[in-house]
Amino acid sequence: MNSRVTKKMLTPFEASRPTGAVLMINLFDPQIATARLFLEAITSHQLPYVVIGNKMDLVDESEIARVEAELGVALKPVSLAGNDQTEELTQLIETLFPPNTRIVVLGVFNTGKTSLIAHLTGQPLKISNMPGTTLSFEEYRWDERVLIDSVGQLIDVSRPLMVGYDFSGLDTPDAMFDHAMRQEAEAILSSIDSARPGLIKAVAAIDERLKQGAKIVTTGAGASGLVAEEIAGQFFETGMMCLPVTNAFSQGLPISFAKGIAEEEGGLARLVAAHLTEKDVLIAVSASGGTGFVYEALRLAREKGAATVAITENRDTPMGVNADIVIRSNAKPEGPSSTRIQTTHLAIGHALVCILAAMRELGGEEAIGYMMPEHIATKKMGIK
Ligand SMILES: Nc1nc2c(ncn2[C@@H]2O[C@H](COP(=O)(O)OP(=O)(O)OP(=O)(O)O)[C@@H](O)[C@H]2O)c(=O)[nH]1
Ligand SMILES: [Mg+2]
Repeated sequence: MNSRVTKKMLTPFEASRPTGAVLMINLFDPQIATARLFLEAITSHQLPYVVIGNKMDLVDESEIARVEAELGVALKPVSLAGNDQTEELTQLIETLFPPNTRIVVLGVFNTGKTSLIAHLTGQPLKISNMPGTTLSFEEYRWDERVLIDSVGQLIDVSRPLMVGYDFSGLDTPDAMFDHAMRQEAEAILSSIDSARPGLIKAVAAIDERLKQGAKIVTTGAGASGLVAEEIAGQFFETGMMCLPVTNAFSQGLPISFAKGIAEEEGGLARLVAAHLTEKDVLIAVSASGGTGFVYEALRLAREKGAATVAITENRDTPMGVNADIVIRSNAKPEGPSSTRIQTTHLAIGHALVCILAAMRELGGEEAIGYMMPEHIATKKMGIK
């Protein structure tokens, strides 16, 4: 395990030569599995460390205890934005790390790593709820110590492939295949508890609106766009009308998939929202929670009074802010190519559609009707 973690963290983490570590946890969206990997990297390097539970303003005390129990370490609860417990925190860090310590600040994105460094140094740094605000390791002097800001995602640029699975130590396609399939399945299993509350709310809200004649629109970008299209297809097959509007532009699909083409185009958000009225439902999919036109479409749809549902891995993001209901997957940790997250979002979409169909008591005969070809006589070729 240690060698795997070391490898994942190797390039940026070891290159920054830390002699102490702060691990930030977002109490509102703790992402324990990824936090554990950061913690392992810290302990395998035998660094002195402190774990901070930030955003205590957003949770109650029982949640703090729950996160501590799940992670298996004590944490210092603070609110950096609310300036709560921050003086105690500064003292704790000063006591734990002697002068000349190089303190790396680790954690998932949006945990408040940069907020901590800005607080300690007084420097005006770039802070936002967009996942991935900080995209490189940066050093800041803080009196006699050095603070190192980091990237909130486990990226190993020394790996031959920057894809979802870590095949370290697996030499044969057989072993790799077994590992890949298990990884996908585990992602779904570990999302049952995190997704259930949002899914149940979404089922109730969509069922109620469907009874009033609502239509459903799905949206997403790239791989999440494909998930949105699949969900729409399943809705159609079970007799519910659903329109997918994504950034998958025909021949440009592989590019929009890999490079996020048009994600910044606000016109796309307006196009999605144009299909919706106050009677309707928008289901938006984004692995990161920060896809531009997707979270903007949620905002516009909500402004119109439509019901808005977000399916995402990260709820403390613009997607989470702009949706009435958040269905949160828990499919990480993994690299930037998020196969496990897409698999899980598909499973969530399938569950949502099938539960809604069951609630309508969709019978076999009716269901077959939706799947059978519906022939319409057409003209002969060449007739103009
Ligand atoms: N409610 C609340 N929000 C906070 C708190 N601390 C930070 N935030 C907000 O959380 C968001 C993320 O803060 P950042 O400091 O940019 O987080 P980061 O870990 O550096 O994120 P990346 O650079 O994306 O990895 C920002 O919108 C902050 O304003 C807090 O104590 N409470
Ligand atoms: Mg940052």
